Amino acid sequence: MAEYKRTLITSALPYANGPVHIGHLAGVYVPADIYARYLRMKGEEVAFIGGSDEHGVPITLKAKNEGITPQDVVDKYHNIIKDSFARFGISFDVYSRTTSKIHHETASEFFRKLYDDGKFIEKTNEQYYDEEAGQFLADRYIVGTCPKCNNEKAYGDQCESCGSSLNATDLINPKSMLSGSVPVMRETKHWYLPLDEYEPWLKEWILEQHKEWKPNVYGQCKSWLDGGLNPRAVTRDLKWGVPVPVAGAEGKVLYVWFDAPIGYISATKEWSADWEKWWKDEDTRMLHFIGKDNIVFHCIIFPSMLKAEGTYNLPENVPANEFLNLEGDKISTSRNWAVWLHEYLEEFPGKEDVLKYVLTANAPETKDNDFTWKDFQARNNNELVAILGNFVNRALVLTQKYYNGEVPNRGKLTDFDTETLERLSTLKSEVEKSLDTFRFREALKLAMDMARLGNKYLADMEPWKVVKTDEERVKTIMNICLQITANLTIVFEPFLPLTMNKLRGFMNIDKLPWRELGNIDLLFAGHKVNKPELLFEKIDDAMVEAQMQKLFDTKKANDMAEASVKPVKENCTFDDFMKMDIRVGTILEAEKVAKTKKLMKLLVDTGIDKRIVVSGIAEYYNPEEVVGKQVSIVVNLEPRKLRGIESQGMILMADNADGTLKFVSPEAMVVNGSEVK
Ligand code: B3M
Ligand code: ZN
Repeated sequence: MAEYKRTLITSALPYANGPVHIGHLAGVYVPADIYARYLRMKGEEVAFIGGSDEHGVPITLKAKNEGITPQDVVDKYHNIIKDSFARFGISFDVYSRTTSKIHHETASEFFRKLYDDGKFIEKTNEQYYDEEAGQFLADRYIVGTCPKCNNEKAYGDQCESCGSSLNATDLINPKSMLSGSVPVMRETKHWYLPLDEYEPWLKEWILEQHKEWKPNVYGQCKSWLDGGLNPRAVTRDLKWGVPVPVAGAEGKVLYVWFDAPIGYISATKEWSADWEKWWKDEDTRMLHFIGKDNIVFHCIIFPSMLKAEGTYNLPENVPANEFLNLEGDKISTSRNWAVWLHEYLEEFPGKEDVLKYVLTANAPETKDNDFTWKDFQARNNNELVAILGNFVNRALVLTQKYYNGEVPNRGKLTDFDTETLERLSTLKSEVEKSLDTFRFREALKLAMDMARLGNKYLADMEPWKVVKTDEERVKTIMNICLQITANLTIVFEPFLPLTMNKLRGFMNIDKLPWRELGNIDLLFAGHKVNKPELLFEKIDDAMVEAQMQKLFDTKKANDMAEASVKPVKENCTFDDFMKMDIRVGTILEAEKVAKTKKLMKLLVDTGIDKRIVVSGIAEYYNPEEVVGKQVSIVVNLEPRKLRGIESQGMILMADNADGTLKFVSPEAMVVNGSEVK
């Protein structure tokens, strides 16, 4: 589309089952924000849409694990996410959520229209059903043994141990995660969008008409289309979501990937009564900012839904990014391997733009990239502080020193002056070209080149020397430095908005529109600039080391969890410990407790007395093997009744990683009654 009047920018709706991390930011929100700010500076009409994706199985699982409702889960994370975006400075025009009334209505109507127009096919098939819980089981709700690697904790959709993607019916010994019972097969009806019917049209629309899409996006679409598309179920048997608005569909909801992209429409409605012009006018162009795992949904499934509906625009482009890793490992919410935005904002107050800068300078635009704290520090210290901050500071400080803050006149230009100013204007067109083609890291590098240009000019011109011999010449040099500085407030505005606001304060100027970039008469002689402060400060080793230590601790905790070593408990005092009376005793008699699997009744000679202890070792030892063993026993534990037998103490056992128990015994025979301390 060559001509358009306005741009609708959508950014993937983050799942409200965890906070936002740097991977989300680098892949989606920072680039979308840069682009929205850039268009606004150009005076274009923009709607920048965001919101939380609050449906789907993982949210219901999290709720179940934590013993709260799905609504509690999404309320908690929606608020954290929304607040952290606002503090970070992602300039959404609206940030909505998919549990809102307007969304439920919009998604429901959308489904109903396709249903009434006969766009779905109905199919009945067999699916796992949990008779105890009284509900059908999403694949994620079923665990069992992986047929490929024998991992006993594989999920119905995927084995996380060997990485194979599975169907729930592939699992050996399937168990419901809801009740632990063995699920049965039961018939259920669902509605499918026949994607195969849209395939010829998709091939023409994407592969022929959108060859300009980024290679990673185009390539993924091509491989999906070459592989052939199948009908996709757009409903699920689940209690959490938008109810299917069809008689006889009780207990069914829209598939989360059906309702989530409609969330972009609902959010636009929430924001503006005039929402239809953003979705249906042909001179509106729509752009989806997403990460690579969402490409199929935004390039194939959602467009097919929109096409089936018939009155909506299709996306003009989908500038999807690859992934950002963290210190060499894949970012993972469940493994807590991430830098969380809300934590960053607490730990690095005032450094919002530093994170934006680093994530853009190192954006995973064409391939996966790695975030490291060392790189974060280096880019802050060597680029933001040493180039941008340093140039601006010297220009403003010298203006105070020589002219009491007044912008001096510019006199006759030397060749070098002219060259410098010409470079300024070619940089403008280069930056624009990069921004227009969603190459934000290149655009940022070019913006930094503008600061480098200023830095080099100042270093070469050495006004602090010239000032002693040629007062007129120094005026020209300083005028040029200040004009470059004013240009920097424009070129960096999409990337570092909080910092540019600060810089405009130092310069005593208002926000300038994009078209002024390259103008070398932004400041008139006599304009008074303020006393500057530092634009950026150095990040020292201690700050970076603290972050690396935090990650190291996470790694250690993960490794221990994997080896099922429990983390250390809270400290207890020496006195607490000394309250326990542990002795060595000998087991004299042993018998299994009737009608139990685990319990064994023991008669123990503690050296003090002979007493009965009931112990949960029957699965690991036979009574005959334990008689005669010396063991450690807590003798001052309050007696408790187990299956009607009073147990007078506790035998200490080592709980092995494989779940078996072993006695903790003295390494050689000792006298019964010896204290263990
Ligand atoms: N919530 C997936 C994700 O966060 C999903 C995006 C929805 S966009 C409509 O990666
Ligand atoms: Zn496996």
